[in-house]
Amino acid sequence: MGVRSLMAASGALMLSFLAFTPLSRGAEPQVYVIEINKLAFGSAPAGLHVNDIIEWRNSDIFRHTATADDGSFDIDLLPGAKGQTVLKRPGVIDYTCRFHPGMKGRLVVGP
Ligand SMILES: [Cu+2]
Repeated sequence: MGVRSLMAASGALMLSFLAFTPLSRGAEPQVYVIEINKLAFGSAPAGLHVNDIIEWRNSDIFRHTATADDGSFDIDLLPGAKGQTVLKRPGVIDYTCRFHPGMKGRLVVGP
C-alpha cells in the first residue's frame, strides 16, 4: 500500500469516525417517555440518538423493571414510579422486565 492510498484510507477512516460522533448531530438531547401498563412496555420511540433520555413511567398496578440485556440500565419501578435512562452509545438494546420475562422491548439508538 503506497503513501497516497494509505492517506486516502486514513481520511476515509476519519470521515466515518466523525459521522459517528454524537456532536456531529448538533441537536439537543430529547426526552422520550415509555409508559408501562397492563404488563407491557409502551412502544419504543423511533429516531433515538446518543444522549437522548428515556423516561420510564410505571402506570401499572404491579412493580416492574426496565432491564437492558447488555447491562447498560436496570430501572426498578414501583407502581406509579418513574425513572430515567441516558442513552450512552449507538446500537440496539433489547430490554425486559426482571419480574415478567414476557415483557420485552427494543431501543434502536443512532449516533
Ligand atoms: Cu414487570
